[in-house]
Amino acid sequence: MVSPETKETLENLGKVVFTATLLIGVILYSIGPVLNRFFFVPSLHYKQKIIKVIKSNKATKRLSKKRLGVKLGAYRRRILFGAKNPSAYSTNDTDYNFIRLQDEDIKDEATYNEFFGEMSARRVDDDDRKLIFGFFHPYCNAGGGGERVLWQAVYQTLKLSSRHIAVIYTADTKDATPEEIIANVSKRFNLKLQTSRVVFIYLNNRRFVDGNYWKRFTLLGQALGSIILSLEACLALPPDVWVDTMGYPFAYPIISYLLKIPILSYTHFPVIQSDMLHKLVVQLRGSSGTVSKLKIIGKWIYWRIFITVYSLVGYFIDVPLCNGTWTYNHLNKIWWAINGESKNEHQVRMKILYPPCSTETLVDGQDKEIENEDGVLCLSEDDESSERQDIFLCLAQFRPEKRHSIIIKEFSKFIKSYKGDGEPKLVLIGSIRDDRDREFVQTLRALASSLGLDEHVEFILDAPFETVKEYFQKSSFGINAMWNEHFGIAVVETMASGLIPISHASAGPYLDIAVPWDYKKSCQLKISETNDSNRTGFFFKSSEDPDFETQGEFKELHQCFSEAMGLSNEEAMGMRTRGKACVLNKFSNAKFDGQWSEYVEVLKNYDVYYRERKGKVEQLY
Ligand SMILES: *[C@@H]1O[C@H](CO)[C@@H](O)[C@H](O)[C@H]1NC(C)=O
Ligand SMILES: *[C@@H]1O[C@H](CO)[C@@H](O)[C@H](O)[C@H]1NC(C)=O
Ligand SMILES: *[C@@H]1O[C@H](CO)[C@@H](O)[C@H](O)[C@H]1NC(C)=O
Ligand SMILES: *[C@@H]1O[C@H](CO)[C@@H](O)[C@H](O)[C@H]1NC(C)=O
Ligand SMILES: CC(=O)N[C@H]1CO[C@H](CO)[C@@H](O)[C@@H]1O
Repeated sequence: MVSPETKETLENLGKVVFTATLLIGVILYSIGPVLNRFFFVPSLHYKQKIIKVIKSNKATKRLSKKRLGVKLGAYRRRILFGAKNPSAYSTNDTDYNFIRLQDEDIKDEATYNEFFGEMSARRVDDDDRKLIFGFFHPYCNAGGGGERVLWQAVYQTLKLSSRHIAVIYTADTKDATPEEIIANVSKRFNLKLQTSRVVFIYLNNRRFVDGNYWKRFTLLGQALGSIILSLEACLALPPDVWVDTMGYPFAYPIISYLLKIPILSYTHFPVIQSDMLHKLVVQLRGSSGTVSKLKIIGKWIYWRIFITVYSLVGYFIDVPLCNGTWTYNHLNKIWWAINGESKNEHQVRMKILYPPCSTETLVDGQDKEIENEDGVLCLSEDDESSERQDIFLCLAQFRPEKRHSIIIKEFSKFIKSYKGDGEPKLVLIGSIRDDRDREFVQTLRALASSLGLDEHVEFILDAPFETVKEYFQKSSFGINAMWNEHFGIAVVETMASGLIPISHASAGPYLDIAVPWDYKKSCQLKISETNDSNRTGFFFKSSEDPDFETQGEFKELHQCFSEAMGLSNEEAMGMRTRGKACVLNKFSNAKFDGQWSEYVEVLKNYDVYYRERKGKVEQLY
């Protein structure tokens, strides 16, 4: 029984909590506009202040954080809008507390009058209004798949209008100059950016999002860290549109509240997956001992709360994108709260935007690439493949999870039963990172030898791209045996090069890449609604799969090898052609650019929507 006193105390506590929540709500609601002004509107006589700096007789004309305080970002915004060459205002680890006025903007009265004219406040419907797209990507020089998306998006955003400015929030300008980063981008991704409108804003607090910084509660720590880092970014330069291409969702509510700007979120990988909870439950059943049980329960509660908060932040996204079906399936469960009905007549829904894959450059005979009347890329059908040999090519790093051993064992089974007059050969091309990988290759070689495959298997380590390309041209089939590979860029590349893919029936290759394709209509077919006549590849399952229960409708790998060798010329040609058309339509740079442009358009509409709801003064800045 609860005593009356306890009951009364509880009731009082309830009242206090309720009132406090209400009060905080009201305060937050009413100071919102004030905060918005604080971020976007520089002080009343800001132009005079800048003129004073220009007319001073100091050698470097600069505005400092000491003088401007929290308004530094609002000033930087105006100056970027006025600048002839916004990229000159990039910051690094030594100068992020200053804005150095550039000579080309202030050299004489005529120039700086123009400078001031450009930076003036503008009405929402002014056609000359410039827009700052803020790309939040602390590791922008990492050169991986995430950066590929970032830079293609930056490239396309800038290409769409000369009034778009791309700002990259990053800590990488500490170790590389903007020029070096851009040279990297151009070399690696073959992108020619319009560099004068690419601005790097240095972030000094990146350590807080580094997993190593938080020894315990890493998830929580990184979430808090990302909020701190995003706040730093907003104070350094508040953008018009927030584009998160790295996946730091916990900052969205804060950005949305403080800046009232549209948010685009591009997710490569969910921060946490709901099936991790299930794994904990399994672990709990298997554990013994109270302490370890309690630990697991504690972890379950921690993750449960975390997932709930993660779900809620989804509500603040205006354009939710993810990089593939696997991620989509996970995030769609978590971000049920996404729903833009209150913002706009359109309902916001999670969309897939595949990363750009440069498939165009691999499709042999660029000239054969044509566009049908709907503007969809397709191929002319007279593709020549007679010079292809019976080579099964596996292009994958030499790592255990790529499961080369299954390929070799199954290939041996296939060779033993093969009766045709072809000369099937297995070629394994891959890079190795260290001695462990080298040893791994040794065990693979030994395995192949013990199976008597020396004649039939070839290993090629760390091949230059020319060699890979040569094999793309002379091989017939591409193998990917990895289980649950989220994507599989190698599968895309082999298909673009005209190889017929043989992949494990899971995740990326199965759901996204080697999907049945309607060549005439240029569209993907539902796996359930079509038969083998429209397929673009073969799929297998193996009893070595971690989740193997039954073979189901899938064959084993050696059966796929036989079936592939048994294809008639006509069938093979059909598969190659469909496969090329499929990856070209789904994963090309052109496809990404086209879709990105549509999302930029959506963001611009949201920008107008949000601005019109801001105060009379704030909406001009
Ligand atoms: C940082 O930027 C300033 C101004 O752009 C430049 O003078 C300085 O050399 C840069 N520092 C480094 C380490 O690159
Ligand atoms: C990018 O540039 C840095 C130098 O600024 C260099 O050390 C690095 O190797 C480059 N990365 C790539 C992927 O080219
Ligand atoms: C999405 O990103 C994850 C994490 O980087 C990656 O494993 C996966 O392959 C990507 N998917 C696609 C379709 O690129
Ligand atoms: C597949 O289905 C189509 C009609 O949907 C039919 O024309 C074709 O003959 C079928 N092919 C095979 C191999 O079953
Ligand atoms: C859904 C479907 O199966 N579509 C086509 C697949 O390909 C055959 C011929 O190759 C067509 O007849 C089907 O309509």
